[in-house]
Amino acid sequence: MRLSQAHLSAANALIKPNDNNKKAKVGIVHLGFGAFHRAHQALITDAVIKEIGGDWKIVGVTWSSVDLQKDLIAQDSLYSVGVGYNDQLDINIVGSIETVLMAAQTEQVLGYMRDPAVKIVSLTVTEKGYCHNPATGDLDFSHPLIQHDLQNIEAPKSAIGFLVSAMRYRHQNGIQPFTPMTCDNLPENGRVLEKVVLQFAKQLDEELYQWIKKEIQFPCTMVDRIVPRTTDNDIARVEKALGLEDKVCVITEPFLQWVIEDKFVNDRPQWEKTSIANVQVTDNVVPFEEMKLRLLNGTHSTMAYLGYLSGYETVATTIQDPDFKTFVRYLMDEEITPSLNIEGIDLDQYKDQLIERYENKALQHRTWQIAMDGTQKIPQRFLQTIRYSLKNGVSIEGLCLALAAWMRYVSGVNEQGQEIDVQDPLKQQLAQVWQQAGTDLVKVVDGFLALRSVFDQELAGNQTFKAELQSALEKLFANGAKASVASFVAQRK
Ligand code: NAI
Ligand code: CS2
Repeated sequence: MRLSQAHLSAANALIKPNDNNKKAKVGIVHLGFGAFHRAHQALITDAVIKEIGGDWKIVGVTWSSVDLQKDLIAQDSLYSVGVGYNDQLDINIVGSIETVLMAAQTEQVLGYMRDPAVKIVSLTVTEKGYCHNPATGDLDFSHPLIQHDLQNIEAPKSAIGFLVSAMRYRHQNGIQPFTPMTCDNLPENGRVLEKVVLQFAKQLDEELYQWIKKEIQFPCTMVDRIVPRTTDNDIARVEKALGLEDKVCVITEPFLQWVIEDKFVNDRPQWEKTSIANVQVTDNVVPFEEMKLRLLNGTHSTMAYLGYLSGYETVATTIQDPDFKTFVRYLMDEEITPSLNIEGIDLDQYKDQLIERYENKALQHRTWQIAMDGTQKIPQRFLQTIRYSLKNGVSIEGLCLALAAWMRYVSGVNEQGQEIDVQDPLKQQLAQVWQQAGTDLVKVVDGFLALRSVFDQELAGNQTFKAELQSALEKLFANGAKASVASFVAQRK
């Protein structure tokens, strides 16, 4: 049997939709209806609907998956979240989704975004969905979708184009604006979104630009829950636990955190008032996001590249290697923590918890998945910390080994000479660096440091950084990833 309204009574779930779910109307459009949104914001919003009430149903928009849309509609827009820890799997059925649209269903998407009942348009479109230069934050006007949307604002294709098109309609028709709320892993993500939206609007229409600048707020958020891409094995595990087939399910961890900047221009759900803990509304998200993007995402990407090159398929298998576990904790303690400026958090306890989260065998989080889109992730996950360390005399040796592993990973060839399926918006440029440099590792480092969308001029010109990166890449090619990590750890015992 398939998960659906008719089969809810047969579902073995801790939480199921209630009458509030049936009454609730649409109040949110979410761009980027992916695994993370389903396990995080949609689930927490479902708790608001169930426990407090309110018209907070979500219309999801996806750019990539017709099957997801078909499967969710076949399930009456219900799906389940499997919360797993090692062998345990607890199932919640989420009833906050109204429907899912493809971005290509432009008029229907814009219809919801223009509707005064929609108070929030939120996003998890991945770092590359902002069509920006990660090193400067500027909108990439050469991006094909941006070029299209500037000429066809009534039929946008990019997330930025959809936002500005709907804002423009609301402005022209005297409708209160929605709050654009980004939940992507970007530093000061609200400011990143604001900058690219304003740069787009200014190029389109000065008057609209002035209105957005004056009338709309872009809250920052820090979001945290590890949600690997769903596999067929996950679907089978959920079916066994739920008693129904759910093709839209996600499996995640018990941990969840959401820190939201209190900058809304319209109503919002009281996410912080539900039974789901670790949701807080504050006026300064920056210390929380630096902590998370550097300690979690920085070591995630470290394990992604060094772990993949060492032959480890998942984070859980990578962290099982004692040398990797020691290396990751060293990075956290000695190279990343000095750059953090957060009060009221026991960082040692936070780091202990991170290691436990990585060890969770219920999550098959592939190193390959985390390794994707490195040019969009490296700046906030490695380079922000390295900049701080260069200015403050903190070692960068470990992070340079991780950075060198990224460089080797994107060569597209692993240590056994086999092809790596590199996924990155700059895949061609990365391959060109290797083609032009050949086996000359000095030229390889020069080629990577010349990538201005990743390394800004100042960092690329720092001789201490360049020398450390050069040394790390040479060690990596001489000894391999696994032995390089082992030797790094052995030298510090
Ligand atoms: P996913 O692959 O399941 O979903 C990505 C969504 O973004 C899909 O709907 C896809 O159609 C859309 N998308 C992809 N490229 C796009 C583009 N260029 N323009 C517009 N939409 C685009 O990924 P998932 O796991 O939902 O993660 C999405 C984002 O959520 C991440 O990039 C990250 O910023 C954030 N996040 C993810 C976490 C996780 O553990 N998966 C945890 C914390 C944050
Ligand atoms: C991961 C993140 O895929 C990746 O880049 O590092 O999605 C990570 O799972 C989340 O940020 C955890 O909150």
